[in-house]
Amino acid sequence: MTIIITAFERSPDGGKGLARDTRVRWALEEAGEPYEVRLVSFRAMKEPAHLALHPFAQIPTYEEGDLALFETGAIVFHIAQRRAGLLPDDANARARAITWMFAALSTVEPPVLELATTRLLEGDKPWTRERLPLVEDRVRNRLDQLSSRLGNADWLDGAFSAGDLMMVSVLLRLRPSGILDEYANLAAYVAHGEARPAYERAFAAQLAINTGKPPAG
Ligand SMILES: N[C@@H](CCC(=O)N[C@@H](CS)C(=O)NCC(=O)O)C(=O)O
Repeated sequence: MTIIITAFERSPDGGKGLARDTRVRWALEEAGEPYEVRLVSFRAMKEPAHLALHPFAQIPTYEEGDLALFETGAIVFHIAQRRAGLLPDDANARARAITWMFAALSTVEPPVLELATTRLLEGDKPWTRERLPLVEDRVRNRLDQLSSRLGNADWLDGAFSAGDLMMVSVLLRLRPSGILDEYANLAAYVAHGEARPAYERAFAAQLAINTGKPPAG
């Protein structure tokens, strides 16, 4: 059954890999699953055909036969459950990896997104100068905690898992702020994720769409 995901026809980040189709592509690459991509414009995302797939008019979506999913957490979890390589076999290790997926999306991503919103969408508001340091502190609080837990380990809990895939994807969104580089171990963790061949393929594929140049190799 062909897997089809949706992605921005033209990503606002110009191909930096921050649009969330990248994490789904990464999971599919880790799982060795071929997939096709349907590109959507901002206008098409609000039309009934796309709303039937995604009630919140966003990307990415995932279609496979008569299954249609939205939300990257659910999509990556679905992929990880069906293929080796993204979740450990041991039941407890598997539950912990899933916990890290939820932690990435529900505990770390909200302050990271708040920072991005404050910087990009509210930068011209009169209160942003006062608000920005508060938002940055909330991000640093989470990164302090994550950095302590990670220590010098390569991955969050033993071998690489979907928990790391999600956490690295979330942390990548911090790079433009410079805050990630305040944490040497987290910056190394993210770089380690980016160096995985599956991530490199996912990144190249989304970049190709945004630059109009086919991936090298
Ligand atoms: N929680 C959702 C967030 C999806 C999301 O925010 N997608 C962005 C692209 S990265 C989007 O479609 N933004 C356009 C919009 O919300 O209008 C997920 O993880 O899938």
